Amino acid sequence: MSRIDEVRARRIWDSRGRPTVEVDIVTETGARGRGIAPAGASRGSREAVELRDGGTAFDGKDVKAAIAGIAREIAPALRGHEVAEQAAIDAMLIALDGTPDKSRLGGNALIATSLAALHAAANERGVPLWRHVAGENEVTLPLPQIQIFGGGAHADRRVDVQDFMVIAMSATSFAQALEMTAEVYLQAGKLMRKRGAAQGVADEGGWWPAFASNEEAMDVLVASIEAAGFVPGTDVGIALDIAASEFGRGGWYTLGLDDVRLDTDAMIEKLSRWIERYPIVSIEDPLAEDDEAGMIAFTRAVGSKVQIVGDDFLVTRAALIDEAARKGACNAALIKLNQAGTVTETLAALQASRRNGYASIVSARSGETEDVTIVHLATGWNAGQLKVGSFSRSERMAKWNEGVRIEEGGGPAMAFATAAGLLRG
Ligand code: 2PG
Ligand code: MG
Repeated sequence: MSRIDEVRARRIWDSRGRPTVEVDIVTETGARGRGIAPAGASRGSREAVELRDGGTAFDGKDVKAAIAGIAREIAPALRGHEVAEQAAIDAMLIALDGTPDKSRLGGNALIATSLAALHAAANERGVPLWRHVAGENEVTLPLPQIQIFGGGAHADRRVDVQDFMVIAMSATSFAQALEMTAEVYLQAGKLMRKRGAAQGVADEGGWWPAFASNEEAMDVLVASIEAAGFVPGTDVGIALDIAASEFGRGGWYTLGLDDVRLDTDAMIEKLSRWIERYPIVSIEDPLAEDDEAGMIAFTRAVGSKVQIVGDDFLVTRAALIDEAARKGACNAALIKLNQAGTVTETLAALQASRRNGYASIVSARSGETEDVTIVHLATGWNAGQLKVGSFSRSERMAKWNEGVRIEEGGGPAMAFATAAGLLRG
């Protein structure tokens, strides 16, 4: 047990070259913890609000106000507080902010501080973060969802679908899941070059999607899985993040590539056809955040066959997950720390997901840093799955590599989630 002595915030830069908030906490015994706020591009409207300065500098995205709020209000309030009492620290942060959406001090300020405290508490005990949050529980390494092509808001809307990902279904270890994905990513790059379609990578490191249709992206993805020597759907499955809130509102969906406007029923039909035609095992935000009826209908139609993940739709909020489960929408929840705004609320969302029989996928954001915290949390919290973008760019690879180290350090007692937990709902 040790008290917080110092809270220091600074501006650093994320993987898109944009400002973000970093917080260091030091305890009276000298233990240190660092938290960094990630940033989304395709955001749910009910997420915790990031405090950005506006104006002209850095396209209005500076975080001076968020950092000033930490120095002015958060640091004095936390000084002297017991560092191990994460729930009390987070309750204090929420009360200090005082708004329902964390817009006064900023969700970015709050999550960076909350994470810094968590790391300081783990360091105080001298244990890795995954062990700190697991307590005495046994832990499992999560099954990765790894992007091969990036689209949507992460690639200037070059294709409508945001993430074309793979899941190594037959992998029996985290390390093997990465090996299999590395082969698929490599083959996808070769295929893109052969087609004259190699144009670099998108925001999360997936190949830039130079395709004429969403279907073409999936055709090339299946070809890449085969070229890597795997059986699509058996060894390697496809996971999509449609991120439909980006192009759907009020029950209408405008697919730019196909040049069509679909109503909810037609959208569901289109996605159902994709599920029949391609080895899709998971599909995220298939309908927009405002289309609850669509989400329920889609879950009723295909929820027994594929994982249906709520991201913008559930925004890592326990109450929304409980409500969705009551109504029969989705069977899995994406878990993002900065959507919730504190560690305690993120954990509450994960627990809500679990008690409703949902699968849980801890996820990074499209704007990331070298921070690897989510890999520890996905492991220590036994989330079952982890999504951190593609298999290139160091803000992504730092996280996959951390998983390799955790798996090795955990020894033979550390299990791998495998694809068995993919469809718990
Ligand atoms: C998502 C994430 C990660 P963003 O939609 O799941 O792919 O994107 O951080 O831009 O919301
Ligand atoms: Mg998403």
